[in-house]
Amino acid sequence: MTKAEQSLPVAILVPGQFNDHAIGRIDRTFQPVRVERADPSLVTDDMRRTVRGIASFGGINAAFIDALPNLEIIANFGVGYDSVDARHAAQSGIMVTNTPDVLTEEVADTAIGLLINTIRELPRAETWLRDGNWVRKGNYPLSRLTLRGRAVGIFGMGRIGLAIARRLEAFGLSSIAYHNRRRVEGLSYDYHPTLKGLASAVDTLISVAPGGASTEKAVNAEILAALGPNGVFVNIGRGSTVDEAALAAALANKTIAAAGLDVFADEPNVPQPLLDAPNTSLLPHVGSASEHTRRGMADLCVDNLVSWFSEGRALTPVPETEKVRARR
Ligand code: NAP
Ligand code: 8YV
Repeated sequence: MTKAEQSLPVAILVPGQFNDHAIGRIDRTFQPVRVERADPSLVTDDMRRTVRGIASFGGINAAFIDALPNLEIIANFGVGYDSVDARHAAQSGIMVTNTPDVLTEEVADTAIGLLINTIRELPRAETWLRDGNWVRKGNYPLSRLTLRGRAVGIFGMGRIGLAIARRLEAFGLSSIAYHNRRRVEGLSYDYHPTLKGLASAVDTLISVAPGGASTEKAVNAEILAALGPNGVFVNIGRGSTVDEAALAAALANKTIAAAGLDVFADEPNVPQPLLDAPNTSLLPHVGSASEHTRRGMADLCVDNLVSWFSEGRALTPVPETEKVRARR
């Protein structure tokens, strides 16, 4: 719920582009400070003295945190906060918040759309129609792949992973398994303690795992080989979790059948081999990108700042900073 607008005499730094609704609320509630990007060399003496909070799309490193001695909270716009150095923030007594739950259903919807686009080639079929090929050449060729009878593995069975699994059940796909570091208590889907074990057991791997050191290039040549020639890989989590060169090779030499990707290692740059491959379906990181859901994320991002500076508590702290307390 959005808190009633109130005026708080606190400087909030907003680096780079930001969500319009969040900017509007920050402008009305706080003393906004804009900077081109989160670069320590752009921090002025005034910012050093006054800034107590950051609202950001991400990309807050240790050096930027250290450049702001009065910083108390970083409100990340997004549930994934791999581009914020939350461990360093925790060590410095700084709260980090993210935007869980409000985007879960939207991202799960996008994942299912991407999965079907990849398997049934719907974007290519639409291009066929728009290019006049239906009239000139006849029907679009039958899709080689089908969703029917697929065994799905979810890498990252958290909030969004579970929402994807529930949708797949409604699609009549009952063979669902997952890999996390820990088994989810009370969840009946098959648990695989290793990603390779999961990939070997399924023909459809959906990654919705967070970015960061523990998942860096986890989906590599070995995992793709385990998925096999009927394999479909969908990534709605983070591009950094994939060895993109290995993925491009696996698509080119038919180690796997197809891939659907919403996220990339170096956004907005997409590797040319993935763009050129006939068996990829690609989206520009639009998992949560509806006006409705981005507004919910913006409200939660700003509500965290309001709650921190008016009540001394964060609404949705990330695990690393759960123990950080307000300084008064
Ligand atoms: P979540 O509830 O925290 O779920 C993450 C899951 O990943 C947890 O079940 C966790 O289980 C597992 N995990 C974490 N590290 C792992 C590792 N090293 N190995 C194996 N499993 C690991 O988060 P969520 O709300 O579902 O969001 C998940 C991610 O989706 C976000 O972090 C973000 O990167 C991505 N996302 C993308 C979009 C988009 O637009 N494409 C939108 C929103 C979110 P364990 O801790 O037991 O390992
Ligand atoms: C947003 C996301 O695109 O929440 C996340 O982790 O990846 C997406 O919802 C992103 O956070 C916008 O900055």
